[in-house]
Amino acid sequence: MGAGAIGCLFASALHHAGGAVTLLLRDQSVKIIDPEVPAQVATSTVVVQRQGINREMVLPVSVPGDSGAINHLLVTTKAYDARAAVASVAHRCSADTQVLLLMNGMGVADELHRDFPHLDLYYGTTTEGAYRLAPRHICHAGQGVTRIGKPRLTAPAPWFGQWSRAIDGCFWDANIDEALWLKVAINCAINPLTALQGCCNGALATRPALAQQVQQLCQEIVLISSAAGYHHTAKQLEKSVAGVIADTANNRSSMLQDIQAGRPTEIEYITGYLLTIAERHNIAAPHNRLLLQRIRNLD
Ligand code: KPL
Repeated sequence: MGAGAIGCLFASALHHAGGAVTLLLRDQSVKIIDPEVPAQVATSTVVVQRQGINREMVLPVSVPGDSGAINHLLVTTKAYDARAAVASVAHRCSADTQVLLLMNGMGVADELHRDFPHLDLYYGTTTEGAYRLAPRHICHAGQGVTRIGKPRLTAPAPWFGQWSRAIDGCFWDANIDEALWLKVAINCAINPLTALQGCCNGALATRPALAQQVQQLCQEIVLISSAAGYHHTAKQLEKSVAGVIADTANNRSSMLQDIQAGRPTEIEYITGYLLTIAERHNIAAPHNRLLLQRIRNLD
């Protein structure tokens, strides 16, 4: 659910590896069923472009109002859409439904736990580079690493074998909490600043005033990480942020893209989440708070 760039990328990979994948489309209008053929399954073509070559596949489509049971639900919506997206298919999920959340930010899991305590939640984070060219037509620009896990579950879930066969660079992470936190910490240092400045990620290293702001943000994030017990993040944050800025120098952050496209940002699930944890530990974090306010004013 959430057939954007990342959703289509994983759907196509699982389909090619023989998985029975259905796209759950929230836009009811795309489900065109010929009334003359009542049993017809609605389908949609997904196109994945790699190095200029298009690969097409036809996948079955379902809409939330359908009634078929869902065994495994991959949610790749924007963080702020996830709760409503899961609510729209809650009638098709049972205690046996395994839900994998693969999106930016943190905090969605807490919302889902509150609303749907019976759901079996898994978490993922990916550095796959993919962007949307048109609806369900994506470009897979660079292979990344995908980490999947569930807190306190050291052994991979039974369904994970299919994922590791289908997707290169896909690992079960027994410490997924820390992986998600590190990703959110990196996003806190990069996304709001680039969104406010309207600059590519690389400018955070080449413009001294911005580099200094990144450093101030990182100092606060390190304090919060240590207080929250994310010691690995605290130790390597500045190095990781510098590495991501260098590796994605020409990219526009997802938050900058959201603002430029007139979409809401995921700030509440990035800096907003960080500051919720900071408050729990009585840490002020004024530089991060200022960015949160400034992005909220734009949203
Ligand atoms: O995840 C990203 C994002 O833009 O959301 C980074 C790592 C900052 C790359 O742009």
